[in-house]
Amino acid sequence: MQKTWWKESVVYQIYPRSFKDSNGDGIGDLRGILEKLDYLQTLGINVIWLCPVYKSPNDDNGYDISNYRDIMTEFGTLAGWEELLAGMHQRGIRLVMDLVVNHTSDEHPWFVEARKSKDNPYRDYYIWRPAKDGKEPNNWASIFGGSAWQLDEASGEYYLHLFTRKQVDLNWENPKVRAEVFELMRWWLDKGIDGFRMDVINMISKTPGLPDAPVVSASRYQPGGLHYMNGPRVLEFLDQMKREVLSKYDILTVGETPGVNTAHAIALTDENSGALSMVFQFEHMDLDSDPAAFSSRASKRPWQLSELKEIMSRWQVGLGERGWNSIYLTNHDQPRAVSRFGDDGQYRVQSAKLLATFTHFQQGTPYIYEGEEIGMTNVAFPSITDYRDVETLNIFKELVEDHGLTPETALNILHAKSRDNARTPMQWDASPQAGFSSAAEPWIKVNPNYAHINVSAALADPDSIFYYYQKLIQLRKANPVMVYGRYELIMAEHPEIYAFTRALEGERLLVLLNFSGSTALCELPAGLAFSSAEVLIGNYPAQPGEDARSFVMRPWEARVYRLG
Ligand code: ISL
Ligand code: CA
Repeated sequence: MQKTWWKESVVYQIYPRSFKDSNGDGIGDLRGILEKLDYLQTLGINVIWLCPVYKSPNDDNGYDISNYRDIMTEFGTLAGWEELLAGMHQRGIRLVMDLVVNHTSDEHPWFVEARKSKDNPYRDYYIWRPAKDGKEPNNWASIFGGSAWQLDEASGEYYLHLFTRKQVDLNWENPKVRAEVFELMRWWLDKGIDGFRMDVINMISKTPGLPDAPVVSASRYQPGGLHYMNGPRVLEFLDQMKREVLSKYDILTVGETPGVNTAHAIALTDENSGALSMVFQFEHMDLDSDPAAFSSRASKRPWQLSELKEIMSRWQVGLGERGWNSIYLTNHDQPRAVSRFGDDGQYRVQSAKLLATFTHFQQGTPYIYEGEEIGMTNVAFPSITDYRDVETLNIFKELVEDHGLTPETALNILHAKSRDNARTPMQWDASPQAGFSSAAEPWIKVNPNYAHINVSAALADPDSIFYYYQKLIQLRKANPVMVYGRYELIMAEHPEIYAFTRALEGERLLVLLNFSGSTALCELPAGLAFSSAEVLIGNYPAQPGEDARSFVMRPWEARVYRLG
């Protein structure tokens, strides 16, 4: 396996709108991030993935871009961005920018031109179709609700939008579109950035002819993923991108790829032939959803440890020495990790540390989402009017109006699943608005638990979640086995404990994680031969006199041994 800096890195994801507001308008901004770089350097991360900061009318908080070569007014200026990049590089932190090129804003000049007339030179930058039987060209549902097609009154044709109607899908079949994208990528790379996170990059190739999706529900529109995820030309388009752009730079590229299996992911990330460094797979993000629901975020069910083991192990072994995994439990679209996979009540601290142990000891590049390092939790806003996310608002409407749920039941699902769980402001201290902003009302409310969950409290407590993450990151820098070691699941059938080993050139680690709020008996398998076991890290004090092969793990206990 080749050794590269991006395999050895730990990435920290910033959602700029919610990170730090420097000028009191209630919206996080670039200067706010600059103010907090020392904090991130203390944490020890190597790379920052910055969610979109480009000009945008903010229908989807920057995932609807109207100018790829300028900065969102609320966030600052291009000069401010240059200063931020320099500030990162001075501290040895690399910058990965978000690349959103499956779609543009409907306010992007290309689309403004395209909708002027059917023979406009930009018309073919997007995907247009006439009505079929007086209705939409096909039955695809938008991922954010309703039809994936919007009628353009002027020309009488529909345009395709897999997300909101203000996020118009680009026509990647058009070589001019690809050339434009490659050019804007070079523009940023030449400014010295260190990579891209590519938004829904496996959705850029649609099935030719755009056929109807199979009917799986009574809804008017059907999930069309079959016809736009991992489509026929994705690899070809990305190979061209690699040839013309990516291969010329030493960068980290991570594709956001919902609906990929390990075979797709290997094709995308193969050491020699793949176009990308790694991808985000989503299987473990669906563990707590009803597969029949119209959106994974519109339903909830308890998740099973056996399923988590199965999924993660399949990815660990599947990509093994051929591709490369990115490891994450949350991001700006997902609930908070500790609320979803841990316990955000009594065992918040212990379970947050256990989850951190999990992500840092899997094979792959770990991603930390802002606030995860202090154990920030989901929020349960009392009213739908407190929510801001366009998807959340659409799901609420659909659940209540089309599926007949009471507003209380719909809110209850969104308390667990809303993307706004991840978007409440970063909790810096116990002052008003959690030290995020001096505004009386930030763009979204802070989580009321900021009084005790905040950075300043974490920095003052040597036993905090923050310092545990710091230690994990240091350990990963010092122990190549954490990065490159081969993964093997052990004790697969254990109902509470997730156990695995990592091995590299005669070195071996044993990772034991009690994913439950009760004690669990750990009896190591006889086949696991070792003469000594030194504790590398753990989230509880040692239990003197304990048997080395059969012992009780405490609620949410995590331990890692170096085996001799
Ligand atoms: O496709 C999905 C489920 O089948 C979604 O979970 C999808 O993966 C996700 O919404 C894609 O997210 C990315 O693109 C969106 C943007 O709203 C998200 O914030 C971004 O991460 C559209 O650009
Ligand atoms: Ca601001």
